[in-house]
Amino acid sequence: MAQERSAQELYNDDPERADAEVFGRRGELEGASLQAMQAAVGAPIPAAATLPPGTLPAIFDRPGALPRLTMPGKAALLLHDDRPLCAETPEVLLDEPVTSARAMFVRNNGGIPPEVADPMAWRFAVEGEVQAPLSLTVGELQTRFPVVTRQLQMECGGNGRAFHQPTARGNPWGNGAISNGAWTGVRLRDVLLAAGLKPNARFTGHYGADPHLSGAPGQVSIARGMRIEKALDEDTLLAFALNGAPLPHLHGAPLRLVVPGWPGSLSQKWLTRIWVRDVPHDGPGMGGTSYRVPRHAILPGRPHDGQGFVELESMPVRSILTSHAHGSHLPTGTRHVDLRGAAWAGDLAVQAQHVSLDFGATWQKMALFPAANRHAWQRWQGRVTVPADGYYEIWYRATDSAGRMQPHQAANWNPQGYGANPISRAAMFIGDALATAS
Ligand SMILES: Nc1nc2c(c(=O)[nH]1)N[C@H]1C(S)=C(S)[C@@H](COP(=O)(O)O)O[C@H]1N2
Ligand SMILES: [Mo]
Repeated sequence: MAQERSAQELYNDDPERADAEVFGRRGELEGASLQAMQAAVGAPIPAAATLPPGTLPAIFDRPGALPRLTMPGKAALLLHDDRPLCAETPEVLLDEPVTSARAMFVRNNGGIPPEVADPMAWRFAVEGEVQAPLSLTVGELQTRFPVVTRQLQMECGGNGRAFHQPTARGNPWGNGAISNGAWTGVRLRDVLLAAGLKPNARFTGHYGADPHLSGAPGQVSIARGMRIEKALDEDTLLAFALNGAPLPHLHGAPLRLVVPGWPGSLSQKWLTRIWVRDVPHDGPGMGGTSYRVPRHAILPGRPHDGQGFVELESMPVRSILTSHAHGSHLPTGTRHVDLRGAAWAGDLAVQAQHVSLDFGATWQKMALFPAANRHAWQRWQGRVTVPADGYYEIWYRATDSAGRMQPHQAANWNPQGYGANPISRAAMFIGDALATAS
C-alpha cells in the first residue's frame, strides 16, 4: 500500500519526473522499471509498451470517496453535497436504456419546496413578450395541448467538471450527471404559440418554487433562460410524468421544463413561470462565468470575469461505460469482455463509439444503436479480446455527427468548469493480483 501511495503522490506532483524516476523512460519500459510499475498497480500490464509517458495509471486516479445517498426511492448515488442536495449517478447504475427515477442524478441550487396536495391544480404562467399572457393549471395543460412522450437526455452543464485541471469551482462531477428518462408532457412550443409570441420575443427566463438556501423570502436560487429557438424546439417539454408514472417530487413535480441536450440548469423544476423577453434573461445563473465558456482559451486557473465568453448551449459529446465499474476484477483466464454503455452529444447525434484496451494505441469500433428519438442518448456495445491476465484500462470515446471526438484532455478551461469531456479510462483487472502488490 505504501508503494501505491508514494507512486501516486509522485505522479500527482510531477508526472514527468515520476515517470523518469519510478518507472524509467517509458520508451524503454522494461526490466526494473516495468516491475516497479506493475508492483504499484498490483498486476502485470500486458500493454505497458504503449502507456503514454507521464500518464498516471487510472487505478490511482479514483475520485475522492464520496458518501452514498440514502433516500427512499433513490439508488445509492454519490453524494456531492446535502445542502443543496447534489448527487451523481455511478456509470454502472446507468445501464438501463431508459434511466429509472431511482437512478437519476440530483442537482439542486436551493431547497426543496413542500409537496402539494393536488398536482393537477398547480399553476404555471407565461408572461412578457406575448399577445395573451396565460395562467394554466397542469390539468388544463393536459387537456388543451397534445401530450407527448420522449426519451430525453438531461445533463448538468457541469458534468465532467472533475476532469478540468486545475480544479474549477463547483461540484466535481465525473461523467454521472446525466439521465435519459422517458418524459411525458406538452410541448413548450405549443403553449408559447397559444400565448402568441410578439415579434420581439427572443429569449425566455424560467422560475421555480424552490426556496433560496438563505431562507430569504422571494430570493431566487436559479432562474436561467435561453434563446427562443430552443424554447420552440419540438423536444422542449413541460413535463408532468416520468417513465409512465407521475413525476417524482425530487425531480420537479408537479411540473418541470425539460430542455434536452442543453445544460440541465435550463430544465427548471417546480416550474411556476416563463417570462418571454426581448433581451437575454438576467436571472441568477446567467452572465459572467455562469454556464458560459471562453471563445478563445484563457489561462487555466486565472481569475476571469467571463467577459467575452459565450453561452454553453448544446452539450459536448460524451460517453459512459455502464457494464463495468472502474477497478473491476474479472476471473483468471478471461479473454473476452462484453462492454456496454451510452453516448450522446447535445443537439447532435453520435456517429461512432470506440474503445481502446492498450492505452490508445489501437481503437476498436463498437456497435452503436440509433437513438429512440432525437435528443435521446444512444446505447453502444461490443466485445473486446485481451491477450493475457493483467491490468488493463478501458478507454472509451465517442464521436459526434460533426466529427468531433472526445479529446485526450479536458480543454478550454474556465472558472466554473464547463465542457470537460475527455476520453474516459476505467481500470480493469483480469486474474489474480500480483503477490508483490501488498
Ligand atoms: N427550480 C430548480 N430547477 C432546477 C435546479 C434548481 O436548483 N432549482 N437545478 C437545475 C440543474 S443545475 C440541473 S442539472 C437539473 C437537475 O435535474 P434533476 O435534479 O431532476 O436531475 O435541474 C435544474 N433545474
Ligand atoms: Mo446543473
